[in-house]
Amino acid sequence: MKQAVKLDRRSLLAYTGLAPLIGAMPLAARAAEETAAEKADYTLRIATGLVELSPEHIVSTTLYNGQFPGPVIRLQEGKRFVIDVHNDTDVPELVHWHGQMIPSDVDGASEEGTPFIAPHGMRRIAFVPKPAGFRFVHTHVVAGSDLNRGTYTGQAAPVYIEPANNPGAYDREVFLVLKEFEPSFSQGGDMPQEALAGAPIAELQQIGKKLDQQFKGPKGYEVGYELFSINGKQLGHGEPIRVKPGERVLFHILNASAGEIRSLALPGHQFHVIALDGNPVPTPADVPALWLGTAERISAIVGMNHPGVWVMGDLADDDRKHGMGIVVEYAGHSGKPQWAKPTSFRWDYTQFGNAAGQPAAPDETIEITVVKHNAEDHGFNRWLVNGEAFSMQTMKPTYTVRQGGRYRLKFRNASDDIHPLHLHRHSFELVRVGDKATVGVIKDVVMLGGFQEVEFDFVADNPGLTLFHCHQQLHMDYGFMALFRYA
Ligand SMILES: [Cu+2]
Repeated sequence: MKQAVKLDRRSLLAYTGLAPLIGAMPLAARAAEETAAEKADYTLRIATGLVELSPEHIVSTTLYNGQFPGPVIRLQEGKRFVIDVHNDTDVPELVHWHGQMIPSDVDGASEEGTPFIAPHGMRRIAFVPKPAGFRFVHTHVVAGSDLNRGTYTGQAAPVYIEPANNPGAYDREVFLVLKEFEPSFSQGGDMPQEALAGAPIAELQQIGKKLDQQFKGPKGYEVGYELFSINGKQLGHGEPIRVKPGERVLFHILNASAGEIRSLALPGHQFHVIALDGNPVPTPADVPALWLGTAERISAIVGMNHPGVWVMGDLADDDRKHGMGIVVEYAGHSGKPQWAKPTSFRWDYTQFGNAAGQPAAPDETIEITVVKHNAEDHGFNRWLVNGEAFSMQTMKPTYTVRQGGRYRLKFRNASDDIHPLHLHRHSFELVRVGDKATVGVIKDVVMLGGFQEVEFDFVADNPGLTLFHCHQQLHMDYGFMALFRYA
């Protein structure tokens, strides 16, 4: 990449003779001049386009740079990045840099104060990418009852921030983006409750049961999908992943769903998990299957030591048959791709942590209980965070933190749904999942099981309004959000 001549405020001030001149310019005008003089490193276009999932299923949706998934955006940790985002649609849009510690005005959440990109408008943004690792970029608008908006569309792309050194020895890397299309509402639908380790807590079940009696009647709307894909292709379409025996392939897997929990297995192979949400784990471990909540990422090395032609696919038969899979083909092998369900296995984040370690003591513990009011909002479930559904009018609930403080969030789920909890602009460290303590697992999304508890710590080290929410589009749109404000 060409090194642009960059005159930032600090380097200009270094020439002491220029300092008074710079000081006379209004800050905003100066910032505008600096970016206008610069050439953008990247252009992102938001526009309607087609995705050919298979010859029988070509869907029309909103895309990044005309394709799904959007192109992998490679950044360098600490090297300033300038991007022009063009919104070629008729509606305001937002681009969220998921998993990065950047300022609120570029993070991409209107609740934090990021400006919208106007319809047929352009916004130039610049930030210093960090931390290194596997991140992603996606839209962050409210969809509500509109299944043509928000993360129901194809607005998602992997982002890889190049680290100083790579976390493992591997021969090549492959990005996999898991995504459903053709959503519709229904009353019903179940989450895969066999996914997560841990047991429900009786007290939380009691709270949920009481509320279900209070808000009885037809079930609130849930979203289901017709079509499933990996890298924008239904299983059996698109190119297989071609491998050679003995090869070590590093997979970077992203669940870009609007709300589904996904699983992935490759018959006869193990996934050696080395990073979660792009952050190296203290205890890399082999697992027969992966589980990813919405917006979670897993980086895992697969040793290709079981020659054949295989389906790498979702454990849910129906979803896999509708496209959630990709073929892995060894050199010199051909024929129908084979699938076999792995031995049953529950996803346990603590297996990748340091069980013997002690987390640093928090300055404050914030306990948050989440409840569901069945079908309370025009047939949609309303979600309450400590008794309040988030509102842009009141900007509540809001919690105040002090810069430098370490905060422990203790989440209690009084509903049967799995919630992928996401904190913007900060990473957090898991300290307890159910009844298991752990340290060292750094994430930005964590699945909270039905009627279960999870605790994680974050350090308030990135001042500015910070959004917290469930990454299930339907849940966040109907109340499951909160803000953190620096005192
Ligand atoms: Cu949720």
